[in-house]
Amino acid sequence: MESFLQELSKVLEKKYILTEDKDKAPYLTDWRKRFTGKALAIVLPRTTQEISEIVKLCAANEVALVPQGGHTGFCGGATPDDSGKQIVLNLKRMNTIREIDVANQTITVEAGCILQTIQEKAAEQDFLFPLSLGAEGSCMIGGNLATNAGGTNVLRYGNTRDLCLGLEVVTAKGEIWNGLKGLRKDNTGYDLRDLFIGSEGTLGIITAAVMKLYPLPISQWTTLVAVDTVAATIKLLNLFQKRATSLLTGFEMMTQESLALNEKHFPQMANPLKGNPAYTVLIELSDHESEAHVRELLETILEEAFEAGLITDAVIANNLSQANAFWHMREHITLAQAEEGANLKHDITIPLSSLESFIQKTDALMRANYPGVRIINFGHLGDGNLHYNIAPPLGTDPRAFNLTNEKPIHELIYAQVERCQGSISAEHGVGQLKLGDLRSHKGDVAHDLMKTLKLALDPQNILNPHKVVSI
Ligand code: FAD
Ligand code: 2HG
Ligand code: ZN
Repeated sequence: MESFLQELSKVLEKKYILTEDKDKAPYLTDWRKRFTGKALAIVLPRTTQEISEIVKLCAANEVALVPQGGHTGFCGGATPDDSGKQIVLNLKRMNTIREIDVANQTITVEAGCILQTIQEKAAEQDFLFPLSLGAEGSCMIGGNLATNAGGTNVLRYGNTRDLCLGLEVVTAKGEIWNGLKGLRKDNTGYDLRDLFIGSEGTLGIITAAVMKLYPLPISQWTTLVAVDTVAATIKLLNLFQKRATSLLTGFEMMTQESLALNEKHFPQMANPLKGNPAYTVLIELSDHESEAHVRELLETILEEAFEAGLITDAVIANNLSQANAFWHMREHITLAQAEEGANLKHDITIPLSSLESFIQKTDALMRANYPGVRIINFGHLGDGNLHYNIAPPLGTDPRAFNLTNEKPIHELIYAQVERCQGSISAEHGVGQLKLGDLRSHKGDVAHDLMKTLKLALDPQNILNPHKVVSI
């Protein structure tokens, strides 16, 4: 390995090859502190050419590499294993915005650009880059593409995949594939771009991307409403979809228990709706017409919802800071859970028509089998995406509880997901967390097709091995 590191130092300056334990440590534990690995070195390349040479060197020496962006992923995809033989290839130095093409409404960015920086650069030119998630201040676009991240604007603008027109990728052989075309139509055979998106670093290293931009909305209204049941929440969503159509840009659901946890750790984030509603729904409408037009539409729909008995209370944000406070309350649930201690995450999608049945049955089974357990249930309801997270009963040590119960709880919840024909990963990916669950979830045929692709693109299995698909 000494000779490998020496060869590496011919590609990268030594200061960008971290081998001391104290320097490597920040790159070896994931955001949740759920996974910790070891690494031969952390490498910090600046150019696509450097990455290509590093990968060629890894292939020649059979050294596996783990691509890493902001390391905010929830499934351990960017954390190396504990062999100490893998290298972590962190892309944070590849952070140039290469171009904003105003006529084509696209932005070309390097993989290490922080998501929030891209949003800000787009806004400077009067554009919206709609991908938005709680980790936007630290996650990177390469990581967003590699996980096909979702977030809070999917309802209107789609997942990261839907926002991407072209990619530049370094393959497992170290070749550079330049697919950086900003085309909205291109039917020239297999869609290589879509193969790499969502592949979590197992098929290639994304080095740059052409992303879509949209006109910046000029009016935005945000409201919080109180709802008694899941069935009413879905009817409310359908009402907004019918009346507001494409103006509906956010529809997020939070349970009473989720917001109680928020308030415990962040008292300043108390729910402005009084009476602890069973479900609080955050709804956002955005448009390019006047503020008054959108406000009027929102009030009309809310009136209709009151009359139909779908909502029991509502509060509309009167200014940007109030709207931001509503969104912060929603986004802080993850942080409140982290403050409370280790928890079990289930990032699932269920067809909306089966959502009520899923929640009723799963809640009942969880409460019967794990008395006192706290079900922290919230999410992007407009997409059928729930974060069905489990915190241990109060007074129980979370690590000890999870050690004993993680597997059976995952099994119980995923069995209900299968019953309802849902997915065990809506937006966070598979990584190492769900590796063992994938074959039974996808079925043998799909799993074997994935394996065939992996082996065709990375026959030496050096790109993020033991993640996503078992070889
Ligand atoms: P990392 O965690 O560094 O990597 C994730 C995966 O991508 C790994 O498998 C890694 O190997 C691979 N990878 C990274 N960069 C590259 C590259 N350039 N080429 C190839 N492979 C690469 N996710 C959502 O979808 N929706 C949310 O609403 C959401 N909210 C979040 C809120 C908080 C507070 C936090 C902490 C996380 C949240 N996440 C959410 C999860 C996470 O932010 C996303 O998965 C994000 O896309 C990961 O980006 P990253 O740069 O941190 O990637
Ligand atoms: C969100 O929607 C994120 O806020 C995080 O996807 C979900 O904490 C979670 O499980
Ligand atoms: Zn989410």
